[in-house]
Amino acid sequence: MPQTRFTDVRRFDSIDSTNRYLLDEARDGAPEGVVAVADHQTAGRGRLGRTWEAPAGANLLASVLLRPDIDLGDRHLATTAVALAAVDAIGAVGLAGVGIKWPNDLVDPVGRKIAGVLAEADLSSAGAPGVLPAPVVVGIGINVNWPGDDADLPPELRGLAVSLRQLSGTAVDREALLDALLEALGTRVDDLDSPEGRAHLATDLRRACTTVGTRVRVDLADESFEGTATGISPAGHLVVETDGGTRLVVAGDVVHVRPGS
Ligand code: BT5
Repeated sequence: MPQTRFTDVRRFDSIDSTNRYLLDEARDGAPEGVVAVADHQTAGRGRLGRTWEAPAGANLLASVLLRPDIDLGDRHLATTAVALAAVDAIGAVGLAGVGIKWPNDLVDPVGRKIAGVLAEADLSSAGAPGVLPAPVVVGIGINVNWPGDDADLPPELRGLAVSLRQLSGTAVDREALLDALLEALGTRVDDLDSPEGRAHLATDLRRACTTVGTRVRVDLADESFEGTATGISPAGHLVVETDGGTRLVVAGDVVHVRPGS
């Protein structure tokens, strides 16, 4: 295994959710850097109560425990760090052209979803003297060898999801991908710690982001609007030009970002 600070890798044949596991470990005081990897999840989580689908033994399902000592307003960049590390790792196993659909999806050049990232925070101990910085658990599901083709997918995901195997035409080694991910995470997570590093994450997100330059419909919890995504702000927020002016969209507020009309 390459040098990485993510050396405490806990493996599960089957678990409900690697994110749930690490959030519980974090509450018991586990340090930054613990990784959970599962062959199968019985209750894989997406954002906002959605579910993550993956049959046993085919894909990469992993979570990392981070404790970034940064302002609440910068913690969404933990999602960016993991998404960029995954783009790096997929590149390292030979697949270029993967983009990031802001804020949390890895997509192929025609917009099909290769991977999703889910950050879950536990702020209950934030700010208490003498305790570790509050945890954020960032999970990623990467479609590695499933689906083999569209017929493998449940009907609602056909045409929307794609695997590295479909894109490369050959099976991809999950262990090599995990090693590459942990190595890339070392650098990307270091970037969370400094203003320069965070600016670097936002710059790389802007480069990788397929949402910039497109018409979008942004669904927030209490309103929706349309506009053109024109950039990523230095803080990592999506900049959207609307008829009513410029809007800065914060990842944590978003229900959906969809193609606009
Ligand atoms: C995500 O949510 O994309 C975050 C997914 C995070 C999964 C990882 S696996 C390891 C860790 N442990 C967990 O319990 N979770 C994390 P969201 O943006 O809400 O997208 C979820 C939606 O993606 C679903 O409602 C489906 O429409 C779609 N979806 C589900 N499984 C998929 C798959 N394998 N490939 C592509 N799309 C999928």
